[in-house]
Amino acid sequence: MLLPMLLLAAIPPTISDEAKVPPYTLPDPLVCADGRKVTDAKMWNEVRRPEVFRLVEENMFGRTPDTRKLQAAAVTEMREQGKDALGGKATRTQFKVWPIGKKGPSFDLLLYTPNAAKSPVPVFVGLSFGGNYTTIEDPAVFLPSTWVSKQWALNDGSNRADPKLRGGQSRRWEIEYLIDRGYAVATAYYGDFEADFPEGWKEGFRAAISPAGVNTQWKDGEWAAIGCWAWGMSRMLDVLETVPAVDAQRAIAHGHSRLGKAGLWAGAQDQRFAFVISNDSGCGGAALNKRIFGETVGVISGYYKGRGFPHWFTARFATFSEREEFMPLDSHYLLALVAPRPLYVASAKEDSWADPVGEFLGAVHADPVYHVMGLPGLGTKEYPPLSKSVGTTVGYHVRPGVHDILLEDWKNYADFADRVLAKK
Ligand code: GTR
Repeated sequence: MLLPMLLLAAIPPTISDEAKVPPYTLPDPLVCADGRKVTDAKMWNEVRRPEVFRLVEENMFGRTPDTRKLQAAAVTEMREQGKDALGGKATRTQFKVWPIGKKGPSFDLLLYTPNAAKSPVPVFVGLSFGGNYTTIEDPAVFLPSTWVSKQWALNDGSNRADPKLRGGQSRRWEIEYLIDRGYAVATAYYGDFEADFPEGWKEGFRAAISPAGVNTQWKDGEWAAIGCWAWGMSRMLDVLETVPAVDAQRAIAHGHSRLGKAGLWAGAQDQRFAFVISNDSGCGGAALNKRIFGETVGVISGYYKGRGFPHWFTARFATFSEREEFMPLDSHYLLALVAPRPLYVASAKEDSWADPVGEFLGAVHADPVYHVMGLPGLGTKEYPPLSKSVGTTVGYHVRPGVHDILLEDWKNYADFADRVLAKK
């Protein structure tokens, strides 16, 4: 008997054994469309960077619309402030922001700044999976009123945030640690920008910004959910630029997993971010796509029915499923867009789905772009031992354990930031 399953496109087995990785070749980020080789920073910035940018845009995340006109209507209101947060160490400020005016959607921005600081401090800027109230055990933090995924929702099928899950992701945020290290921490909920499911765009900023109804991931070149989340990070930074306790010229874009993909794209597009961190961003983030290991373009992009996240990427990305060799770029192009600004890529040893070695190789192959600009970059091709942070302008470490963001990661990020964002 023919099982119905057999009629669906079969998903090739996941490769998690280094010896089984098929051979692949990578395009050279320093070779221009006309064949010339980039020789210096000027040529990278003026000729090649715009080409690389367009390749990432067209083939992965789509084009972010120019919203500057809409943003003229932006409204930011301070909803709450507590000067004695974290036992008196920090000031908590909560803003409600309507980045395209009050007719559009809003997001909640949560900010902690260290009370001990004598001058404006650098700020970590990142999105969360569960809402601001999940990032810290602080009863004053508001719950999101937008869609939340099942993991964070009341058990009534409503997709509304469950108040019992306050602080549920605090282990991943280490806000007190960062405050002690002299950093500010700003976060917003990714679902305030767009709910994370294929139809989620309808309620979020994508529909509000493109009211013609131009859907979405199916149209070649249009932005998708990752693009919308990345746009949201820039809107967070707009607000942070107005906060005196924060030095927005030392803003750090970061994110874990799918939000690491969004963080990289935010950092690539918005050069106000002074430092960009990818934590376990995997496929569609720091990991090479042409290296078949763990999650693949086909699996993530929804090429196999019922699997993956078709709404994350622009339509063309899925067309490289099982034909990655035709991709005119790879993750090193995305990473190189951060140059000359510092970049940090981190992996977890047991996170084979995100391909730790592929994430490292993404950074290795972005390195020539740093070098052509006269910067030391990562400076090694050798995979480092566990828990050793390597690199100068580009950092990398792999820590023990699974897909997550833990104190060891934050410690490396703060150490690296201390160095690369130090005031001269
Ligand atoms: C997985 C997805 C990964 C990663 C992860 C996450 O299901 O396959 O690419 O983004 O979700 O965001 O936690």
